[in-house]
Parts: sequence; C-alpha cells; structure tokens
Amino acid sequence: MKTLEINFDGLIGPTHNFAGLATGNLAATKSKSNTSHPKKAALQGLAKMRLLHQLGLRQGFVPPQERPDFITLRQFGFTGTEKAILEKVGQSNENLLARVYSSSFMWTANAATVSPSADTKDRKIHITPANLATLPHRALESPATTRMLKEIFFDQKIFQHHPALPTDGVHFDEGAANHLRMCAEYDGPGIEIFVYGNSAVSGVRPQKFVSRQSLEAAQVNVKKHKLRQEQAIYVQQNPKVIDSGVFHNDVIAMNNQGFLIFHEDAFVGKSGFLKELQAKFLKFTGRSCLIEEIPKKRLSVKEAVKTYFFNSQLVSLPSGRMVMIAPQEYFESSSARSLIEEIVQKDNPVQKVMAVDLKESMLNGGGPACLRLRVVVNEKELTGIRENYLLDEKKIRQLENWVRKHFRDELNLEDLKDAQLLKETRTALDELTELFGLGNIYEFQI
Ligand code: SUG
Repeated sequence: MKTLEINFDGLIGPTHNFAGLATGNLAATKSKSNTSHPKKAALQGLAKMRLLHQLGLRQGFVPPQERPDFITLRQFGFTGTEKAILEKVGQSNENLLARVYSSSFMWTANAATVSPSADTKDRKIHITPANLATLPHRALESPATTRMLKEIFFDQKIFQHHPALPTDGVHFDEGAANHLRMCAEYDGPGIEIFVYGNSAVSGVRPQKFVSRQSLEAAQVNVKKHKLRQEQAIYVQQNPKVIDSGVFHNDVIAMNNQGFLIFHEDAFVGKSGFLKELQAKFLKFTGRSCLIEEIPKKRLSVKEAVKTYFFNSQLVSLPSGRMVMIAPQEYFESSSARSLIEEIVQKDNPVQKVMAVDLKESMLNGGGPACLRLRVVVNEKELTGIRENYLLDEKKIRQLENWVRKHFRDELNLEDLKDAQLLKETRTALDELTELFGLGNIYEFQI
C-alpha cells in the first residue's frame, strides 16, 4: 500500500443551526435565524463521504461534540440541574445559548494543523488542535477536539499530539484551513505553507473584519511540529480579501500534492511567495510544482466567496489523477463553470470535477474542503488510527440510519430553549457511542 491521504470529515451534529455567530463569514451572517435542517445537513455530509469512499479513497469521520456544552455554561456561573440551567440561559442570554448549541465542530478543516512524518525531523505525525480563539462559539470546540483527536489517532509512538496554543491575544490559530502542504508524492518531503491574516503585534491588518490566524501562531506550530525552517513558508493573506468575506485561506486557495490553485488577490507579496515556493519545492522534491493563478478578471473575490470555487476538495485517485469535489453552487455561476472547464482541459492532473450538494453547511460558510481534515499516513502509520473512525459502505449506511432516526427535520433558534432537544441529542450520541464502539469520548462533559 502506498502512502495516502485520508480525509476525516466532521459528522454534522443534531443541533446544526443558523445563529449568525461567525462575524466576517458572509454566508453565516446572511443565514442568521433561518430555519436549519439538521437531518438533511448530516445526510448531505455523509453523501460526500460516500462519494470519496466510492472513488477509492480512505474516508474517516470525527464524531459530533456534545451540545449543549454545559462546561461552558457552568463557567458562566449557571448552576442547578441541566434543565434549570437551560431555562435560565434561555431567558437571560440567547447568544450564549446559541454558542453552546453550535454544531460548528463539523468543519474539521479548523480542527487542527497536521504535519505528516515525511516533513518532520523526528518522523512522527504532529497534530496541534486549533485554539479557534477568535470566535467564542468556535473556541469552545478545542478541548473536545483535542480529546477526540487523541482517541482517533491513538498510537502516540506514531502521532505526536500537542496542546492547542494558549489563548493569549497573540496566538490565533484556525488549523488546516490556513495550511497548504505541497509535495510531489505523499510519502516524500513537502513544503508547508502557513497563511496568516496578520501578525498580532505589527503590520497591516484588515479594517472591517478580524483576521483569525496570526503569524505568531504559525511560527509556534512550525517549531513544535519539528519542521525545518527551509521547508516552511509564511505568507500573509491579503487583508482586503478578509474584509470581503475570505475568513480562511481555503476560501481563496486550494492545493493537492504539487498543484496549487489560488486567486490573484489572495496573498500579500505574491511574486516573492511564488518564487520561494518554486525554489523550495524544487530543492526538496527535485521537481517543479504546478501553479494556476485565477485572475480577478475571470472571477472576482466576491464571486469566489459566493461560489466557494476555492473550497473544493482536490483529491488524488488511486490512478494518480486528481478529481475536484466542488460545491454545486459554483455550477450556478457561469464564470466559475467556465474556469473549471478550462482547468480540466489544461495540462494538469485534474481529470474531472464532481458536484456535491452541501447546501446546509454552505449556508453557514462551510464548503467541501471546510468539512474535512487531511491526514497523510503510510501503511505502518495507518495502524495507529482507530479502525472505528474509518468508513466503509456498511458504516456509512449505519450512520445514515442513525441520522434518520435521531435528527430533526427542522430547527429554529427558539427550539434551543426546549429541554427535549437536550434529551434527543444525548440519546443520539449515546447510541452512536454504542454503535461505533467509541469508548468514553463524551464522558468528560460531566
Ligand atoms: O468558522 N461557520 C464557520 C465556517 C467554517 C468554515 N471552515 C473553513 N473555511 N475551513 C466559521 O465561520 C457559522 C455558525 C453560526 O454562525 O451559527 C460558523 O461558525
């Protein structure tokens, strides 16, 4: 077996809702207070997982986190029975209620930064969970994510788990969504590109929205992951695109192996960055990388945000050719469609584009690439992953049945006040734990 990339998708949870908590994320802001469809959302996520599995890729999943998050509620001074706590918070702080009910853990591209063993000095796979320190509803994911990643990637001889960076007003980290790994083959050394919004202490920054990734966080991750400095590149995201709704790099650039596609306006100091990338790539892989720059004349930043063109999943098939898994929204845009047709025809590894319907996640600003965490493993390293989290058709069907049985068709923000929802989510997660033998991943909530 060759070294391969496994996508770990976040399983969308039973409380998926539209609370408009993600400032700077235009889709989520626009969807605020709309009725959500948790069952449909989770089935859409699973359909994408099935597609990748059917294409011959290994596919994993990360279970939903427990919601509501009573640890956070107790930190805010709420006491008494769970029912009483929910009643009190529902009456006094609707924003906090939405926060602790958020299903935002589904976007596992924000779960962690992962460096494969081919890049690290100690030949271990290094994992740092994101602290997601910018937005309160996302920050509360980090402790549970840390625990789940340790459970999934259980063999600590193979996986080096680091704690999330401290929440100190300097180290803002949103994980793999701002990290591109360029390599010739998955088992060879790669160049790890760390895209940051701004330095927390100096330099230009966006004016309207905040940057969610700081240079300082990226620098610590490079050091902790034991990457050679010559194998790392730091590049700043253009503050203007952040102000236009590009809240993560994966909304404006994508890559797989040695192929990078990015928007003309994505980066500050673009030509210096590209030179550095080409030189380092050649030095470490002995090959040239392939770069496709999308001019703004062909696709404006606004259209990129609307269509989520760059949030496609670019994946390698067992044949070595690549497929682009694209949100169906971008087939609705003629400029995005014609760009794709061109990319497929050009001399590059992309063989075809396939559309996926992820409308429920998209309405919260999460496309195909947001929903997955990439983990590159060789045959031996694969044994360090708990089998329960790797999918086959039977398990996908079990998950679909579980969703159909437990998830609501519709959810409104008002429903979060209903103690019945707590009961339903508990029952659902209990059954998932049993069905998949997930051990004690939820016990720490008590
Ligand atoms: O952090 N949306 C997420 C979307 C994350 C997408 N991930 C990547 N681009 N990798 C966010 O903005 C919306 C939830 C709400 O508003 O209720 C939200 O959190």
